[in-house]
Amino acid sequence: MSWKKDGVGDQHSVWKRRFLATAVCLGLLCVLLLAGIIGLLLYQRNLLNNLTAERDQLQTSYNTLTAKQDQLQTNYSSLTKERDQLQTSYNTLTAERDQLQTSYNTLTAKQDQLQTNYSSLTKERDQLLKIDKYVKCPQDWIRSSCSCYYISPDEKTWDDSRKDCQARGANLVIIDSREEQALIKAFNKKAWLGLTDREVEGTWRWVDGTPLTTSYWKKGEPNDLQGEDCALVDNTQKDPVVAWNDVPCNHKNGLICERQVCLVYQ
Ligand code: MAN
Ligand code: CA
Ligand code: CA
Repeated sequence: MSWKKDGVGDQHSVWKRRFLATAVCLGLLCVLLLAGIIGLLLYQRNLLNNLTAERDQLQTSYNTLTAKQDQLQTNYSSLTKERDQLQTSYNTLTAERDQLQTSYNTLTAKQDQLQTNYSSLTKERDQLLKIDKYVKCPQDWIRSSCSCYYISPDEKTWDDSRKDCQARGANLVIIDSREEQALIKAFNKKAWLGLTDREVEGTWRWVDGTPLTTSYWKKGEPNDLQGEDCALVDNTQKDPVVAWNDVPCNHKNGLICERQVCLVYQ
């Protein structure tokens, strides 16, 4: 029984030891578990802190991005607006440019027309000036109907007188009307006429080749008194037209030149 008792006591201490060991183990386990839980909690807390920090950062980034996006949206809108405005301006300018181009073309055409007109006017003016030169009498000449008369202050032979007149773009005076004769007579000058019978004695011809038809010889003239082949007008008679005499061609007398100025209109 004792061994039983002893056995029981042994068994009891075994159980006691086992129980202690188990308790120690459990205690250790509890400590480990607690440490694990604490570690886990700490880890979780750390994780949470990190996440919170990350979330905050993301939130900040998000806010920044949102602000940037808003800014970009605003910029985009204003750029769109500006682009639309520029497009409108561009369209307007294009239209204006087209209009200007048209105006320019029209003006160019008009300018060409004006240039042409100017050229033809210049031509006409030059022609008129030329005509004017013939229509008007030079200074110191006398105008009567379609003739200009030059009364020279010189005295020359008939030939020199004729040359003198030709040098002035004229000829010795040719009388072809009573009015003209009256005018020449009124000049009250003894001067050569463009009239000669040099070719055929007694056959008087004007310097333009026309034969003499109406004449204003003084009484007894022409008489070819000293071999007289050239005619002159003198101022010895009171009659308004009668004034001609034939005299030697180499005598020196005054001279009257005549230039026709209406020929251009005929
Ligand atoms: C002068 C000259 C002549 C003229 C006679 C007239 O001799 O003039 O030509 O015929 O006078 O008496
Ligand atoms: Ca004669
Ligand atoms: Ca005579």
